[in-house]
Amino acid sequence: MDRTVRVLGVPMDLGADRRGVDMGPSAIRYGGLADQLEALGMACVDGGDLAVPRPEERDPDADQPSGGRAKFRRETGEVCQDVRTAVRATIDDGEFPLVLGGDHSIAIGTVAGAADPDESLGIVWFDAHGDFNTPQTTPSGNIHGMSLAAILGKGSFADEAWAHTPAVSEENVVLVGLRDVDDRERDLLNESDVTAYTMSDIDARSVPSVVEEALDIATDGTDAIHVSLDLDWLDPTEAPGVGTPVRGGVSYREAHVAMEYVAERREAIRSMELVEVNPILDDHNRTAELACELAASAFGKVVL
Ligand code: NNH
Ligand code: MN
Ligand code: MN
Ligand code: MN
Repeated sequence: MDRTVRVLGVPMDLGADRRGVDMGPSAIRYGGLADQLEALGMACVDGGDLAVPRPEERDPDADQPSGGRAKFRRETGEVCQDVRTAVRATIDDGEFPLVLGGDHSIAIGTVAGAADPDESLGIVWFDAHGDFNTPQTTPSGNIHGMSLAAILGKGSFADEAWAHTPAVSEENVVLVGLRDVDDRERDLLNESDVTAYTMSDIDARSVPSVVEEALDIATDGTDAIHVSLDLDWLDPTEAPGVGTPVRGGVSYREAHVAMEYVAERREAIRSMELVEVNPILDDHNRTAELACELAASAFGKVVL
């Protein structure tokens, strides 16, 4: 990677139930992100943190979509528009945006900023969850469980310009590592043209084979891709510091090998985000440190 990496922190916790994920950007920086990237010979600048309103000062149920619930919808829309502006400015300056969450709702803003309206953008989404609920199907009302559906304009997100990014087509969107999908979310995913690899697919085929195919699909006919890494993709024994851990995730080595395959396509990658790190639930900052290590692998760290 010869582009300078610009780190953008988004201390967002409006999209999830567990408070603490707003401290993710600090924990990841403290975990040594800049040092790890600079050790690779990369230039790294820190763009600081964007402002996020505190949930205690806002009404989660203000301004709700008809027939559905999306808590803090208005505030999430405002923060995501700021994320979009910051990501877009970073790309316009010739730098690589590395966005630190915060909960996964911020991906709506990252993708909106990464997607040039005249081009097409693929997405690889590493996650235990589908993030494919809509305000009409969600069991929780939490937007972090809806962010991919929002980007694709599902349900009432079709009418929300801040959420729906038409430069992303379902055919170029790939989920990797699923093991916890809600009932109505499953129906939406199955009806869509998104490709979804479950942990069973990974068991049967191995991480390298699945991730290579995922990257092929995301890059097929697109101008660039976005890589979204939800740390709950990993098994909770490796990544305990996340709000919604699910047993049966990928191992430490599998996560690294996946990022090594990502690194092989780095010319195609326009943006990346590390989300859902929750230092309150972590074990001595282990999940945040792992996030830094995985970023280094994605940017081309090799042993020999
Ligand atoms: N599917 C659940 C919901 O929509 C949980 C989503 N939680 C996540 N997603 N961490 O990555 O509320
Ligand atoms: Mn997620
Ligand atoms: Mn998740
Ligand atoms: Mn669309």
